[in-house]
Amino acid sequence: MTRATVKRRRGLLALSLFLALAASSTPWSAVLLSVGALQIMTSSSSHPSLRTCSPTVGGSRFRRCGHGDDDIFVLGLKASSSTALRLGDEPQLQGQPNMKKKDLRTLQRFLEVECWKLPQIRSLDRTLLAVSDACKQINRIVQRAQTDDLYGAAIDPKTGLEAELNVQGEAQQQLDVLCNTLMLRAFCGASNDAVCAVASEEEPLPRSCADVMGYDVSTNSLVGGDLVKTFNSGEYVAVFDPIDGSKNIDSSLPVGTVFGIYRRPEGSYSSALVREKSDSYDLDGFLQRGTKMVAAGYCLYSATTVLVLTLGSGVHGFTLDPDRQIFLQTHPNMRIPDVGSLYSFNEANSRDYSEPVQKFLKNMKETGKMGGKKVTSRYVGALVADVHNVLINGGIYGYPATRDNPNGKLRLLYESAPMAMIMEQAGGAGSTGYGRILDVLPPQPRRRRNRQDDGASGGSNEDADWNEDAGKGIHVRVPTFLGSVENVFELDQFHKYYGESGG
Ligand code: FBP
Repeated sequence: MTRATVKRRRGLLALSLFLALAASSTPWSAVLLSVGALQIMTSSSSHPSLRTCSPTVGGSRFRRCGHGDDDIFVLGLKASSSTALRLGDEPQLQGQPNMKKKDLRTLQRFLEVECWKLPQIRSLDRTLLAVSDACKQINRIVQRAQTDDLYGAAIDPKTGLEAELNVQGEAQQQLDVLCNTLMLRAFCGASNDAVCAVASEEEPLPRSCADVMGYDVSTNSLVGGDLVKTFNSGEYVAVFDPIDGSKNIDSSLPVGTVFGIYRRPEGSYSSALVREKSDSYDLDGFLQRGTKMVAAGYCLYSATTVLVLTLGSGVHGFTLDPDRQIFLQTHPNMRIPDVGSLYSFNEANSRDYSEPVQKFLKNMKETGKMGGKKVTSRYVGALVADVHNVLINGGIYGYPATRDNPNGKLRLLYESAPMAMIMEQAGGAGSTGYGRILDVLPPQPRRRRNRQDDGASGGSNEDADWNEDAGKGIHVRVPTFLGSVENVFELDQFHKYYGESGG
């Protein structure tokens, strides 16, 4: 609002007050009105309240007003800094001495130092930075989904029709496809090619990075030897769920991204395969126990955007600075409380839960206590959001087996195992009820692919078997319990006594 406008309005106001005064019936209203008129007319000139203006109290406001700009004084009342804020002058906040921000380490710096410190993951720093950039883009997409109409089923570009159901039997949403592409390119496009293949919730089979990056073997394999090597020399494979809890997006509730990185086992081959089939990949790197993961993380898109990461030596949380669009280390060395009072289950399914889980929940609700504290329930319906809540406050998250999902709903490779690694690295636990999630070996293919297979089409049946096995292994589900070590231990005890081999 320009100074001239303010002046004009103030004059008008004074004039109308004066007129009202002339017309007013009672002496009191006359007195009151005259005080008001006086206040307005005198406020602009003297800035009496400036004397109260010290740099720390809404400092930026005054610095900006520079004794000239007197938005606050339009009302003539000594406006406290919060009033000024309510005037939606949020940017002024940045004017606040931002000591806090300066002190926070950036994710980039953290990765440079930590990956340098840990030779076994030295080449992952750029990949993880690329993944954090993809999370920033997903954050923007999620925030724009409503306004940019990014809703609804994905359309198959080739047919123009709604895309087919994905390997989970769900209609793929536009957002699923968009976020999936961002994560594929983040892992495969990172400048130093640390990752050679990827598996995603949205992809039926693992894909080599050569294929993801659109490398056409038929044209370049003969001439671009180095190129072949470039794409597939990476020693890591990555797994991820690009948009977890996607059902929450319609109602603007929190969602997330989950990822895990495995080192490709010694001796498992790669580049040879590219010459023949750029779009498939050997499973060795993927179907490993979670204990083989070298890094895992999730990004929560909620009130704030938080990236939580483990490189195998502790857990660290980074919050996205919305103004500078950089992740800052707000939660160094995260530790989950050993016991907590929070439980997060979709109890609408509880009648379908197994006896041990039903007894565990019943006992908790009857005693009203968990870990000696008054129990409370929270369920957002997005794994990342619910587990993050448990990580911060302590307690237990569970997605048990149900009649419809005898192995639970969550996928071992790109949901439960990465979250279990983070939980364990933060001093918590991840269990199936009958053992560590990280010890679960995904179902292995009935037949290994070996070098001889390259080029020789294994015949449609064999390929179909392989693909089926691959799909089973990559998308296998597992009952999942994650949380404080005391709470998960208690749940495991219920499985021990009331479970399959209980008593
Ligand atoms: P998606 O990855 O397909 O979204 O499924 C996983 C999930 O949404 C988890 O994030 C969440 O914890 C769970 O399913 C919610 O399932 P339900 O709606 O059955 O409680």
